[in-house]
Amino acid sequence: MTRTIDTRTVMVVLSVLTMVGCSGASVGSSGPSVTFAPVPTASSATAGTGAGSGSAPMPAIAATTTTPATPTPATPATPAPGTASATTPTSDGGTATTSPGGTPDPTSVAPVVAAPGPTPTAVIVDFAKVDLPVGISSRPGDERMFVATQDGTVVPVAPDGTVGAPVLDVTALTDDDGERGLLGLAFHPTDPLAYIDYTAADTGNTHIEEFTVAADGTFDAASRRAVLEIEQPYANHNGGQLAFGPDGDLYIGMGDGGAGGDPQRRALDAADLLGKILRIDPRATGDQPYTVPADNPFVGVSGAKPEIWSVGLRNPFRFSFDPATNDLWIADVGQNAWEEIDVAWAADGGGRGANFGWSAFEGNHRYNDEQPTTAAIPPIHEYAHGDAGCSISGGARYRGNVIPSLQGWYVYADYCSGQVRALQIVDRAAGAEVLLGTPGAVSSVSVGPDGELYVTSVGNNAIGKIVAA
Ligand SMILES: [Ca+2]
Repeated sequence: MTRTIDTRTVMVVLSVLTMVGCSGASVGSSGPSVTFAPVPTASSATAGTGAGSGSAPMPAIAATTTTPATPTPATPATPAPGTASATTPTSDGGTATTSPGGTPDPTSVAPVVAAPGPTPTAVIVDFAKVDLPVGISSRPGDERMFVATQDGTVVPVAPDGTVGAPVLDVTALTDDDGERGLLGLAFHPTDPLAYIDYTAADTGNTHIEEFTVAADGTFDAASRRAVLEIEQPYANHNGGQLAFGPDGDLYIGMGDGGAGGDPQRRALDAADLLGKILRIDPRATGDQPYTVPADNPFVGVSGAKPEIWSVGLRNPFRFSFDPATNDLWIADVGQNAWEEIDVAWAADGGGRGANFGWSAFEGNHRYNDEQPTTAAIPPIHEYAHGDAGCSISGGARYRGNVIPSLQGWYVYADYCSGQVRALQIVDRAAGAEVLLGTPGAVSSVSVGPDGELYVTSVGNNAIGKIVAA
């Protein structure tokens, strides 16, 4: 029974446990249908450069390359997919062992690397009081942050922490029960448009919708337009992150659909949008509600969904792009034993056609034995369930200006332990880790419009700011 219950659900609302169990029992083994509108076929797409055959259930995945844009002697090679282990050099002359999978021994976890340079001295201070904050987004040209709340509002917060009146209210469309609710918000980088990701109050399905945004930041409710709807077979693992990438396309985090253990084996199935990161241009074109970029990895692949960018994810509730490198950092919530951080290096294609392993692996550890291990990319970091927590909430690399000792560290949280931690990144390996604070039930660590990091806590109904100690 415990395998059918997500750890995040356990920590959030006990009443949801019954719901998860019920939905798990009432849904059959047939795969979900996808209810989005047809998309144009990019017949001239260069699918041959890595899309593979797409034969079900495990598509061929574009292999990650090992050619960073600016290789240096200290840059470790990406561990070869499918190999037992790889020892990689670090900048301090030591080594870090990573295990791409298949090794259930906890001692295979990459050890903490003694790192050169100062240890970050940073703390979390109170910034603003907002009920049920799940994420922060920035609007081009606006100094305010915009906070999505799980119950269905978007509220602006000024640089001094003053909370404004909601600029959007979709509380009638969604319910904040368990892992459901308004889960994502992103502003278009050039057009006066915003996109939200929520689970519908009636069906539980994921909806991605567009609104036009006035000069003052107010959403035009009448402009609401459906972009994409994805059926959700269970109540949990809805993903929810929306973020525009450096290419101007919208990236969408989709969980594996829920229950526990990826029961219908969706995460590695390229015919299913669940358990993936998707990439679309969400703007309407003619009668099409959105378009698929022609260089998406599964464009033109028979039986595969062209919206898919990366596969093998369990619940990428929060991910972010590193503004300094364009690398994509994904916090993928684990099953019952391991939480993980994945990186799609921009120099290796930014996750194009990448396979992050679930449900063949949970972190570095074999999970569903019959699921293929081919080309699975191991996490850069994992941690075991226990005192450190049980449900990861990403996460961003610090690229701000006011805490030099935190520069380049990846800051993330755990929902269960309430901890916010900074993880040193040495080239392509995880190094030392430092506890920054324990604000409780953290849903995200996000970059604010000032480039500094903020922590949204649904436990405290508050937003904290990470500042120099
Ligand atoms: Ca993984």
